[in-house]
Amino acid sequence: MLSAAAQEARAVSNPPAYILEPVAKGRAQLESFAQDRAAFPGEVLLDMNVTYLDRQIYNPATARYDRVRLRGYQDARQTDPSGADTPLVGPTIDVRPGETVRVTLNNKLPQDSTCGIGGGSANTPHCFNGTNLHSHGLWVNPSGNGDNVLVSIRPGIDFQYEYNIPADHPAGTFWYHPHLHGSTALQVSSGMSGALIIRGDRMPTPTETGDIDRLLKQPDGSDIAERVLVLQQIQYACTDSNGNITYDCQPGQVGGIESYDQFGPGTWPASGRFTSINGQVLGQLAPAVAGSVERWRMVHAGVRDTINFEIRRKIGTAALGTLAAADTDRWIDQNCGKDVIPYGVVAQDGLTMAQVQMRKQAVLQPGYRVDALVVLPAAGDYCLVDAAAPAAASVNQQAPSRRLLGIVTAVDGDAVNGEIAKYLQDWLISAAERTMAPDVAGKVIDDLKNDMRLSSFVPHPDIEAGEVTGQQQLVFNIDVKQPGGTFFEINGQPYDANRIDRTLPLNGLDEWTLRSDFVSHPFHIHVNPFQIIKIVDAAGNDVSALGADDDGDPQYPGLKNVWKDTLWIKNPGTDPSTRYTITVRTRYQRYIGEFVLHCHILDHEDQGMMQNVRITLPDGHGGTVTGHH
Ligand SMILES: [Cu+2]
Repeated sequence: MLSAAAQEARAVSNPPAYILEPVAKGRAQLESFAQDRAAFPGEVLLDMNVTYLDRQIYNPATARYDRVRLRGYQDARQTDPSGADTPLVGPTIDVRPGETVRVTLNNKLPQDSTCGIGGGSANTPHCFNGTNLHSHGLWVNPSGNGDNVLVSIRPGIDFQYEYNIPADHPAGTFWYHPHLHGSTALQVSSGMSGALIIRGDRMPTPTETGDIDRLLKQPDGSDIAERVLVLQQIQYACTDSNGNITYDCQPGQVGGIESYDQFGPGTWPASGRFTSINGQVLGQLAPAVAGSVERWRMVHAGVRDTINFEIRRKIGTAALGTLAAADTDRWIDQNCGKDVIPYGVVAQDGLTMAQVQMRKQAVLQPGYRVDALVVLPAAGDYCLVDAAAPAAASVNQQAPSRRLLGIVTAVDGDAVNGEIAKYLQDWLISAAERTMAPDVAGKVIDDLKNDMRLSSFVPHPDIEAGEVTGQQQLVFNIDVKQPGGTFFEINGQPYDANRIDRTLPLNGLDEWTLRSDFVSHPFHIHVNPFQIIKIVDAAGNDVSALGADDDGDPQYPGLKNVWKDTLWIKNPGTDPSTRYTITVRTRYQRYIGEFVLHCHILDHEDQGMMQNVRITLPDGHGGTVTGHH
């Protein structure tokens, strides 16, 4: 919550032209979107229509709002069928371990002949009006009406997903989005995604780890201020007089996303679109209080651009006015200055890390989450910037120019003099003194004094080499050499819905070796996260240690031993000679059933860069019905 002073400041300052939803609004929105929580103790219910909605997106190049007609989520009790007031982002789902999330999807999209059996080749994008739902990063049942992405909810059909969040599920930042093979990229890039926050209050003990939420408290015991930033890349387009796609929508035209021509290499920079935050392009976030520690929960819910997230002190007084994408780099130079504000990353992909890592840039690839402790050191305006990344580090394989993401203002509070890292460390130590039980306080404080270690809050124990029971190999490839087209492959084969690519034993513990033979791809696997063991470049150097140098690319150093569910598999070139070799380990715990792994450049997934995985009882026979799918 904002302090009274900040709320006051917000009330009296000139309202900006467009305001991002602060998290408090997101929660209010959840309550209005959901059923009465008290009527069903322990359950969170959302009743959502999937339908076309007519809305507006700010276009910085023209300083006008463009009209868009896109598929989206709408409260089923919404009485305004146009959806003009429905945000371009799904509601935040806020839930505690041990609770159940029920999401009813009512597919109100038009009938679609390409959804049926035989209605389109499996790896050619199709069934744009079919849908389903994935709870990305949740450790829940993948079968039945759990986190099952192998069901297709066709137009006119309603289906209720039920996510039973286990009582021992880590607290953290997760998200949800559609995942129907053939239309995933199209729907996600239409803005169909939202945050799913698990809030925990488990106190660590001398032998068990706890939730970091328990530590991140203000002196009065309330939670620290937080923001949910759902970063989306809504790449809407119009058509020109020849019927070709254009990103230059004229007044009166309505933008849409109706074709996979809009995806592919270079399309995002060519579009001139900006990454949005919570459905708003170049918005102004709710104010922060200078010197206060905030938790920023960032979700990369986009499809087609890497985000190097940076906070810079704003120096100019220039209003945004019109700002074409091509001019942003110069605008940032003139108005955002060189003063980059470091922040403390505490979790990746929702999972608390063993140590706070101070960053000036966190790299978010599609599907990633980053939880950061942010302190804005003095009153004033700050630019949120998607900084330039090396070509090999980004989805587009070209060095993207910088983009502005939004502005946040810090109002008067306690200015920070000196290092933000030291300020944050002192704050965390005093928080531990206030919040931790006597039998763990000493350990937690000693850890924090030792390079801000968080060993009492890491949800999963390390996997040692001696525990490994099996090996898995995975190679991404885009085969451009075959006659008849381009093939998106894993281990030499495009996706086949009727093939189980890997049968894995429950309670097994595999070491996976991940590579890409043709450009880079973010690997994502459902249900069980993995621990990163090493990331070896083409020259044989492990670049995953904190402080390592990967040719200036900041995304890998510091990932050693970190737990994630999505990871960039880098190949700076188009043949195996430049590929990195990445080793991760994972446990298959609690859940049996069938689910998928895939590339999280979702148009690659839709075109075949996906595999079916089955976890069975350890004898390899029980648990799941084999045969027909
Ligand atoms: Cu890919």
